[in-house]
Amino acid sequence: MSTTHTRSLVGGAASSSEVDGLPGPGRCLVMGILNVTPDSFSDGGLYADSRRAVDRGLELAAQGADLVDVGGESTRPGARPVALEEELARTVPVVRELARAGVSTSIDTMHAPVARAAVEAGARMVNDVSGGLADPAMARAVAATGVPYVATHWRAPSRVMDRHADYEDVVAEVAAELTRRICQLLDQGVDPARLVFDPGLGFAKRPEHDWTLLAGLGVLRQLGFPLLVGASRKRFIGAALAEGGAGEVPPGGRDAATAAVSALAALNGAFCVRVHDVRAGLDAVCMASAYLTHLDGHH
Ligand code: PMM
Repeated sequence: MSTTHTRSLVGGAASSSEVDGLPGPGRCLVMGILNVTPDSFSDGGLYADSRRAVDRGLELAAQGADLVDVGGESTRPGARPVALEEELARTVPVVRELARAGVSTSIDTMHAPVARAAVEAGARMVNDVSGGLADPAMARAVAATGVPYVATHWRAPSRVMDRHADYEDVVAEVAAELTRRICQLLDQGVDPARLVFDPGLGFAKRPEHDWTLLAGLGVLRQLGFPLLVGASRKRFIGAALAEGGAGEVPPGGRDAATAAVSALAALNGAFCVRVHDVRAGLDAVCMASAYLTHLDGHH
């Protein structure tokens, strides 16, 4: 292990820094994924979808999610955008109901009008996988709301992102591109104390890029912003399982491996992990936290 990585591992516990406006349990946060998209909720009308989505959000919160991330547009490779009205109709009622029930939510959107409406409905954070690149109005909208903002490394829309997965030094390039992005966000009034940084695993990345970024979290942390890691069920996990001899494991069978990756992320100083399986994710970050407490005792 390199000196940099050793240092970041040792510094991990202290890095679970707090972000103004978010829960601060003193460990890596767990964000539960709630995708209100037709592929996740295939039958019934919009109302039935909303009801089921709210129930699922309540369940994620009961399992220990610090935040429930509500998204109405799929960002999978090759996915096509949905109409703004549709995205609003899918997400805002769900955010409102969850907020009423006392659940902390974030809104997973690339669109300023959705971010604004969701915050009005009670969302406590805006999670934008495009880091403000998909909608030039996003930075100002976020600055006006004053809620925390997750800026993710992004190069192109999901439909074409796989064509942009070329890197010579993925950690250095992601760090440089995100730093440029963050400077622009700050220029537009986004509060640096409410900014969270995300390397964007799977977004214009091949599996080897995702692994290199995960191993380089310590380097990314040196940029000085809390890090969110969204590894759950992604292709690079399936690829590693296949290489390890587990064969082709479909996304639904990757939760145990995701929990292992969440523990690695938390050990390396992640501020938050975004996961489908909240119970396993919470166990993983708690184990990392206990480990780090004892590791600190040896330095
Ligand atoms: N990944 C997805 C969606 N939203 N948000 C953040 N901040 N980071 C991510 O890595 C991320 C995200 C795509 O995964 P899904 O389709 O399983 O939700």
